[in-house]
Amino acid sequence: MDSSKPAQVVKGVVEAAVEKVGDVLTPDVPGAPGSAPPSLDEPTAPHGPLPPKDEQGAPDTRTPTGAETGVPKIAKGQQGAYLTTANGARLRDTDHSLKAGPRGPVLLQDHHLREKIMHFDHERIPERVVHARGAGAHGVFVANGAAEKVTRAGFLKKGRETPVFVRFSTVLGSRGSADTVRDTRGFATKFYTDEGTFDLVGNNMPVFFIQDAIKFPDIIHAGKPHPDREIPQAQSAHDTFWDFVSLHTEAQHHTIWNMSDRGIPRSYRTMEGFGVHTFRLVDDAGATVLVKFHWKPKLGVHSLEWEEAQLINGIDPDFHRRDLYDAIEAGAYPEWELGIQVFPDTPEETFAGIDLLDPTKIVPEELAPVQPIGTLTLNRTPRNFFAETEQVAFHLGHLPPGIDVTNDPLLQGRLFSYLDTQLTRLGGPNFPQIPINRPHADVNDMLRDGFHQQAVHAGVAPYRPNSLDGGNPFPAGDREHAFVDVPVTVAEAPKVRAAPASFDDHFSQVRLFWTSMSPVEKEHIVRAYTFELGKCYHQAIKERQLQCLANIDPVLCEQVATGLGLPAPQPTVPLAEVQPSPALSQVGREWPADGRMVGIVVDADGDLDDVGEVRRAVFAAGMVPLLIAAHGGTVGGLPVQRTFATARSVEFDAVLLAGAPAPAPDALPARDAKAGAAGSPTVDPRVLLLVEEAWRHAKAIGAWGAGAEVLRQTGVAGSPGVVTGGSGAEALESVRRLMAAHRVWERFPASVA
Ligand code: HDE
Repeated sequence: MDSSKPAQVVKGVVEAAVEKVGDVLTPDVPGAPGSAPPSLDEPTAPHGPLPPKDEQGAPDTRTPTGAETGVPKIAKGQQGAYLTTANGARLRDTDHSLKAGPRGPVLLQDHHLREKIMHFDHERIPERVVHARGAGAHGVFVANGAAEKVTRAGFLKKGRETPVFVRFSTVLGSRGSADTVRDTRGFATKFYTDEGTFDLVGNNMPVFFIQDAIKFPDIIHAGKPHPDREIPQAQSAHDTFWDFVSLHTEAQHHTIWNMSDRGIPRSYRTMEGFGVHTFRLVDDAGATVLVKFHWKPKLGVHSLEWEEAQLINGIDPDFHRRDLYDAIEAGAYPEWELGIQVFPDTPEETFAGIDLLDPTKIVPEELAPVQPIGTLTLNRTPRNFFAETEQVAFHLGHLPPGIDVTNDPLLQGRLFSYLDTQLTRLGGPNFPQIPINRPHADVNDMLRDGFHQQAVHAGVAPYRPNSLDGGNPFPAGDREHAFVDVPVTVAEAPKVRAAPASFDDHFSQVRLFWTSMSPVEKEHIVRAYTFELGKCYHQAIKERQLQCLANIDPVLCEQVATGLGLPAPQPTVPLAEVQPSPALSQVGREWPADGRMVGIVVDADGDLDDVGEVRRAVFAAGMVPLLIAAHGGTVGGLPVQRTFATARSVEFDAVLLAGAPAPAPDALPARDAKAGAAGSPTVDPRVLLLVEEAWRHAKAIGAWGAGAEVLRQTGVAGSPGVVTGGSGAEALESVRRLMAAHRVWERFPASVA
């Protein structure tokens, strides 16, 4: 067999597999692993590696110094039909080590064994000290040209398309921690521009805990698990975190964002992103403006409910990662608009009285609108998680001509940290040569040698000036689009360890955030503080944080104090007069529901007429239908994705009830009856739990035909966001409309005005 033509071979493998298992079981919802459906028997006819899955991307095939190779992206990390050593010698056997007789000792001579075990022993690299848990995807950024008037950056010119790689992350947890913890999310974007790489390393919150990078180890040591017992993992609900933020009150603004619904996003696709710091843009004539970067998600900003987030951490710790990759595989490509808030570059570096160098402050969008400058679309999943998502190395100093930094002291410290940390994490100084980090621009850097050098440099004179290499490389001027260090005037000043007086206001914008929230969002914030502080052991820490809350808002403080069983203190600073910023609230608008999950409960013994039709309609609406039945396999000829044993409400954005299935053989009616299921239910208790939870979490629920009986037995019929339709199509249409607002919050009266 010709192993150089894997495609034909693969086709044969797939056809054989489909023939064996029947095409009805071929996965038709995203998430199935592997390049092709597996065969029942182990394949034995040699052939080359299977091609990657359709939705998988890979880094551009560039040389270590950024040149195009012409090698198609499809080129694989492995090739040929036969098992080999790392040096390409074909091997007969990898199942037995070389021994002195079948019962004898293993021989030191076994080079294959030693190579295999040696490499395995070193497969792990240190995880990121922060943002260890993350997921990345490839995509494209298309500029709309609106930024042309303020920057010379070529990739922002109208119509330019730039390949990107984006990595989303949590901050505190280890690499294997759960996705839906309460935390800030990283939103780091690598733009491979032809003028050098631009990394926009942002978060899903526009402010940060600290105003000076020198405090970063302090806030992170406080947030990470306690050093003695190494608990709790990926949480801020513990004494050291609240100890620090209640003492170091500049952290209060970021903290309220973490306690708000922004701390538990529904999906990476439904997060805003922020560059946080103010950057400086420079145009061809050298004119400058100050800007803040914003990512606006096409699907709107949506969050989980706290109880739901906690359940997901156990039921599907990979929830956000799965959601991102499933959406891309399903063709529901996540999209964001990149926008900038533009401010005049004045010597004061303030706007509307707000210090633009203070990373604990926002500029409300009502004062400086976000102007869209292009669109980001994520359309490819990584082919290899380690090679791409784990090895990608972002750095704020990766700036193309036209974008420069400001004196924000947090930003300045980051300019050191990112390069420094990669040295340990990626094992030497040559990490820019790792495929995912290779620039898409010519590199001639005079940096040489070092661990893992990939480039074979020519010449004898990696220094300047030289004549031995003909003077190469040459400095570029304006005409060659060299990077510009904007010649900002630095005022004459004494050398001090101090911050400007404007950095002392720690509470007014926290109050601005609180007053901009709707009642249901305020209720969530109260509950989050009450939960987190309730998990602390020390009363002094709770009291100190209550004092901070008193300085933000009396209602917030009183409600949290009530939950903690402590008196509410009086403010120690005057409460700021603030103008709410409606743009900060995430409720009250309607958004597309692309890539959302719709669970459809079916009764194998009931009427299944409409189900196939509804399933198709859910797909057609850009969402993913998951059939939930008493057993796996098929029901009425349709593939079942979840059984009553494997389904849990938290996986679905909405639930449709096509039937009222009786308890399945694996149900435990005695246990559920004891737990209080109302009045001898005739429906499987797990279906009742599914509907009760979906209702508690304010999700849309729809039923038709016999499905209405489930609504009756759970007692949710008639409440807001619970709909019945004469047909499946009708029920789906009502549910789809409800999903546009994300949740049916009007189901529950908010406890905060
Ligand atoms: Fe980071 N941060 N950071 N950070 N950060 C890192 O770099 C650091 C800060 C952010 O997906 C590290 O490669 C300091 C703000 C993201 O690979 C490290 C300070 C913002 C990621 C580091 C900050 C961020 C990181 C760890 C205070 C939002 C993940 C691994 C001055 C604007 C990038 C690494 C990825 C990662 C240092 C504050 C965002 C240690 C010193 C503010 C999204 O270098």
